[in-house]
Amino acid sequence: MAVIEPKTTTTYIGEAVPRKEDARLLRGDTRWVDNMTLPGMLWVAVVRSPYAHARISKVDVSKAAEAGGVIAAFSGAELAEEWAGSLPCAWPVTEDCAIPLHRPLATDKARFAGDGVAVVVAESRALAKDAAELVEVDYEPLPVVTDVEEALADGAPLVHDDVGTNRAYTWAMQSGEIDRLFSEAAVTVQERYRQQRLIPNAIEPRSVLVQPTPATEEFTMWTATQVPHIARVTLSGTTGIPESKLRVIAPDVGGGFGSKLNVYAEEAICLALARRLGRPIKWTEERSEAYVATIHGRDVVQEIALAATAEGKITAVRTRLTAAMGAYMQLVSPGIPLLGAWLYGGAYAVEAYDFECVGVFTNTTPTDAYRGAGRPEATYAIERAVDALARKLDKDPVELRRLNFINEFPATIASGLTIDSGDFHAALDKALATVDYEGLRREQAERREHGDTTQLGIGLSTYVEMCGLAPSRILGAIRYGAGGWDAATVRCLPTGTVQVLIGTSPHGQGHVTTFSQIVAERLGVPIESVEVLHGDTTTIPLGMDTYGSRSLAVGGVALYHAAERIIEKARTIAAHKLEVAEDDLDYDGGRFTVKGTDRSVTVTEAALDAWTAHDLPDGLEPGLEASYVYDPPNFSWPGGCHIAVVEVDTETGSVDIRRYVAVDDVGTVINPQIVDGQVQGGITQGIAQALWEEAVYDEEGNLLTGSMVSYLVPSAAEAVDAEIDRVSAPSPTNPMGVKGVGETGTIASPAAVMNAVVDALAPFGITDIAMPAKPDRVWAAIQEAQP
Ligand code: MCN
Repeated sequence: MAVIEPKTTTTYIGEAVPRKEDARLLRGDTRWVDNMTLPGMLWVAVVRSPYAHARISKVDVSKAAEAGGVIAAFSGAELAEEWAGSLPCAWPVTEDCAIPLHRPLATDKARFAGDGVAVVVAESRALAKDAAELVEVDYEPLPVVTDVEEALADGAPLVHDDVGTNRAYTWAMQSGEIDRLFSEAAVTVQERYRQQRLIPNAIEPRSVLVQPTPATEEFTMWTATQVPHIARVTLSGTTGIPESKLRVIAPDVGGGFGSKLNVYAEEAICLALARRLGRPIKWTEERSEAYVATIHGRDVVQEIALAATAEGKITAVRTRLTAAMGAYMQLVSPGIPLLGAWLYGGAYAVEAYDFECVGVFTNTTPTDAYRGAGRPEATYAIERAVDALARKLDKDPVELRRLNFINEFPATIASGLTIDSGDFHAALDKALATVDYEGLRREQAERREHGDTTQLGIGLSTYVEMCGLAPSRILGAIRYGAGGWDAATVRCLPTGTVQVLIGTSPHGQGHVTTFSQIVAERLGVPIESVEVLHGDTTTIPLGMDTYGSRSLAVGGVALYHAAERIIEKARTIAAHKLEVAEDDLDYDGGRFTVKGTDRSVTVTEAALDAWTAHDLPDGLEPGLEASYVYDPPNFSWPGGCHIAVVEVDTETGSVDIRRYVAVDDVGTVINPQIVDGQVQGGITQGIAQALWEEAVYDEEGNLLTGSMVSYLVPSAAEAVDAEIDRVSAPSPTNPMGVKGVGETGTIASPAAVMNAVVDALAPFGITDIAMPAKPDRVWAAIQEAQP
């Protein structure tokens, strides 16, 4: 591997600066929660229900409590008094949204296979696990429902008896003359798709360690989370530990993909046990446990209808979703399908919009955020439906997209939000040229003519998405329980180090590198002298954490503003030192120069002066430190065009991705290498949804795909080497012009791949294959289509 020398220039934004994080990660010199051991530490094992739905008539922990090395064992009922409140759900999407009581351990009923019912605490992990098998639970199995639509049928088993229905909420919005446009439409399409249930697979499983300090009644919790700040606030509510006595630290976190944007039973359990037993308590998830006890994603039935003119101009979109919540509402379960609610019109200028989503309880692992969260689903439905319309009108899907694109920005879309910027044509043009669209269509026609057994398919996804998940005021209007702002502090130490405190909490995205780039460039200091701290609620009290591709577009912009405040104060110090007016100074690359001279002072010199405070302007506070809390005026709106080229073996049904081209607009790019990595990773996950991954339950609610072997997570060998390129329409709503990138690949790719698969199978008259398009499914569709 080539050694990359550190950069010495002060231009960092836009450069492929090697990740500062990597050396430590590659050396194994990291702080995963599971690597931490404290004196006197005990381990917890959770006893989980093997039944998807069962009344708990008796829990006997006595045998487990007597086992060697066991310190304590508790049933859910025996820990009940530890809870000051429910596990949190912070997004009651409607006034009457059902949010049933969710205790960290079930007491009355187990509602999914994997629901915790008791805990054992022992001196080692193995002893805890062995003793957990001695806990005797009497279950009375109850009828089970795992399918969203069956759960809504009359007489379906009720997941929560006290709710009285499995319908958790109905959320709807409408704009424009939807009925008129549908009745007057020259052509309509009506499609039904299923977003299969997915299981997130972060490399690092969840892990929690709590250290109690009985003398001060304080608790420190290290947890593999994306959201230390949110965890602190909400766990204080669940456990009754005052927020001021709870410190949450997310040390190195090995991926999350949304699954660690949550507050889990095991975090509350470790806090409660540490309080009860006065000893450090640890729990680390096993992979098979993760498959049932960490949230799942998607599981939505979609119906989408388009109304269009005879030329193919789409006038109205109507969408109906039935979305599985699983057995309980986790942190943001109800809101996840709604994160796509505004996007079912895609990148197209439609006049009227009608959207409804019904959230449904089932006897399954709760669903919540999984990379893209609501937006891959929306993109999938509209992009597949646009292809269906193209087929019906016998038009090329490219031509139809061009006809319907939003062309002018800012654009207020039919669902009511404003897309601040974009250039959908530029992205499409670039992607088509890269892939040689015309050439591919010629090859496709030849293969079809010759009746080749391997057919070629070309699939487009011209997407737009909303990320950043702010402004706070809009989040409030849609009943989200937190703000959308984020915070940053820049502290110039006298020795030249610039300490940066960020409220976001990276878990693979490279914030230490990209945020160092922003500060190093603005303050003109070497990137090596920037130290980025994150993920500790005591050193960084203000933060909203990492999800929804918000970190750069919100936290990074807060950091930019904090750096500007540093520059302003340093300017005052420099002007004083140089005995000129502030207006007489030019600022460039960290240096203030008196106009027309070579007399100058750097930010670093000003920092030392600010610290000694020997000669500051009258009234100026010593020290060079600034903070900024940024609440964006709008969401961030990435978009672009992805094209998948697939070969389908019509004799075996196997799908091979020959090429995958991604042209994205993420505004100004801070680090192209990190952005490429984000796009590539996202595409790999989206392709996995299209072709391989699916969580399957049997009729009794057992998860049949409970391991990586049966669930088919792609490895590096299956990853497709995407051809990644960009166009740029910088966001006008923030001074850096940045947009998020963390989810674009996952949002765009399932539609591109499935449009390509269906395109390849057009000669058979096949218009839909359900995801994942595994060989048996494709093969069966071909057999059915052939006489
Ligand atoms: N970036 C950039 N220029 C841009 C946009 C982003 O250089 N125009 C950089 C950012 O500075 C940051 C990275 O790209 O270093 C991702 O930025 P952003 O889009 O702001 O996303 P977040 O940092 O908020 O990350 C969250 C996003 C989400 S929601 C999921 S899910 C996801 C993802 O990031 N999970 C991931 N990427 C992941 N990557 C890894 N390795 N592991 C996960 O669990």
